[in-house]
Amino acid sequence: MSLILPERTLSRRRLLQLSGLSGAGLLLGGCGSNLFSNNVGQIFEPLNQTFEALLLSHKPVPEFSVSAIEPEKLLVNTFDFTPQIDPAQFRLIIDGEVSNPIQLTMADIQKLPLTSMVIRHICVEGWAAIVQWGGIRLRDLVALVRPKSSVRYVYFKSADGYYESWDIASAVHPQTLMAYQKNGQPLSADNGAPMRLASPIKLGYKQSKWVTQITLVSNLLPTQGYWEDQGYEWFAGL
Ligand SMILES: Nc1nc2c(c(=O)[nH]1)N[C@H]1C(S)=C(S)[C@@H](COP(=O)(O)O)O[C@H]1N2
Ligand SMILES: [Mo]
Repeated sequence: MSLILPERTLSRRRLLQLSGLSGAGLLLGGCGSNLFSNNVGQIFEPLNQTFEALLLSHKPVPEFSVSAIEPEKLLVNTFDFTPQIDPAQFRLIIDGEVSNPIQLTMADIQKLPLTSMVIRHICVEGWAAIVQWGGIRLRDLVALVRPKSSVRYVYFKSADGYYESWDIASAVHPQTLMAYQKNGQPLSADNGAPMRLASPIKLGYKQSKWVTQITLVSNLLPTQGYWEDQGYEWFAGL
């Protein structure tokens, strides 16, 4: 059976095929039945309705052309130190209130569809830069773990001790990426290698570098973010 899917809509089936992560229970082995072949949505347990509605609710932010990139303007802004992470040892954990918690290697992640965008990064400290980020949409990772309907927030843990929390709607915005490329090159350690958040809808301090763990939760904890816990605004939307 071959399923033709609309180009920009990745079903979980396609994601699972691409990632090689398919749980036996999720894929129809061999796909013997033609009954469902025109109705991809019915093959699998649906994502929760809240999440499905969110996926449809976003307005994309206009992007810049590649010629507008300002390579020298993105300043390295790190509160403490730069973790040196061996990409071969790296595992991204995605867990919390989900049916299918996972750990991904960089190889797993790089098999998933690459999205590239040229956006403006804005730091509250008074500088901005037009940057091209390449990576995987966070919504695709969220879909893989199958969030429960209770999920409203996402926590990001970083290797330097930084931590952040986002509202789920911003996290599954189509231009919120887990980026592993900057301006067409592999991300440098200073900019957050192997993986960082990148999004045109949040201020710079929401965009965690060196992310090692993504946890989906129903409530905010007393700790909300490295800067937020020192008085910065939590939503930090642009
Ligand atoms: N883990 C971690 N992520 C972080 C920070 C940090 O200190 N540690 N700084 C934040 C701030 S304030 C900004 S503006 C951007 C800067 O990203 P850059 O250093 O790649 O320019 O990273 C954000 N993400
Ligand atoms: Mo920042």
